[in-house]
Amino acid sequence: MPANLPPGYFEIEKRLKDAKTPSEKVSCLEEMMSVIPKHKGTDKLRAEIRKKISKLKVSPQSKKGATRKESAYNINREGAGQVIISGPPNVGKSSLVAVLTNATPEISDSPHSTWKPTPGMMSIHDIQIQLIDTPPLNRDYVDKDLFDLIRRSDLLLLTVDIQGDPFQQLEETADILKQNRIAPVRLKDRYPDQPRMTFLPFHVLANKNDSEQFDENVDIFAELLEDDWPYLPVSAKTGRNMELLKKVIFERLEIVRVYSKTPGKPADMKAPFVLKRGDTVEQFAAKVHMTFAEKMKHARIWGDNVYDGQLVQRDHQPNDGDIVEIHI
Ligand SMILES: Nc1nc2c(ncn2[C@@H]2O[C@H](COP(=O)(O)OP(=O)(O)O)[C@@H](O)[C@H]2O)c(=O)[nH]1
Ligand SMILES: [Mg+2]
Repeated sequence: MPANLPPGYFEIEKRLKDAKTPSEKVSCLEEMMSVIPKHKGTDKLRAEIRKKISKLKVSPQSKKGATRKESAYNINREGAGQVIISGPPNVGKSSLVAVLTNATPEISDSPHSTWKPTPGMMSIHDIQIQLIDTPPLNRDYVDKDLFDLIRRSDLLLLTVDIQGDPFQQLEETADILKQNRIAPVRLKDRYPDQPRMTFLPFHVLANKNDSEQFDENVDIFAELLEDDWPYLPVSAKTGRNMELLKKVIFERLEIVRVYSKTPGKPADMKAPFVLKRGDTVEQFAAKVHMTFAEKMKHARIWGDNVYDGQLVQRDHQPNDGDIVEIHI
């Protein structure tokens, strides 16, 4: 048994002894993996744990216990978009989710306090967006399910610590993602002929930008990023740029809110239908009622870029905030 294991390790070890189902065991082992410090002295222990995890995951028994359905990474989509907060340990991922959503993930100085993804809902304008706090990305061990979760998501917020070495953190985590076939859609041209790659919108959050004192760090970081990485300096602690961050998330998801109106009645301005930029009136109609897309003759639209009540055809693309009345 290597020396210098953190006290938390033994507490998890105790829980592992009591664990009954394979999925409980896997959770304990994964948690253990995340608290063991990385150095030569722990290499063997970490290798043993990794072996145990993979055995439990493929054993026939695990069909009952640790099926995909039960994986903590199998999170139901809710709201108008699914956004993952990812990055190295201790950069403030959990703090950001705690500030922005109704979720209460554990926040601590221990680098691996988050070992399970935690979803929460964020309100922006009149819609809800799902944000998911995740365990840290590190070279040592990351559950493969995390990468699957990221691949299925709509936006990745890659978080770094502006008071640390943000550029190195970004390079390291982007590299881990790349090795797991995830890359920013903005850099797609750099990956020709790689059909197995998943491209996602990325946005870098330079967290811990608590006050003007750190703005110079942000400037230096920004220069290193060139134009490759859109970024936003924020602080979960002092709340700097939190409102702007919500808007950036909304923007990057390319959400278009469209309000439905029944002829002769005022529009329902409380619950918009959510479309993607580029979606058409026909797609909107399908969301309002199953049969409308087929039956519709034309639509009337109100908004900033149209005349009041302008007549449009089914291929018209509404803008965010437009009101649409389907005529059948
Ligand atoms: N100064 C400062 N500290 C922060 C900020 N956000 C988080 N922290 C601290 O950084 C540590 C790690 O935070 P946590 O949210 O658990 O990071 P995670 O490991 O990335 O989830 C905690 O001590 C937090 O209080 C921030 O904006 N500014
Ligand atoms: Mg955390």
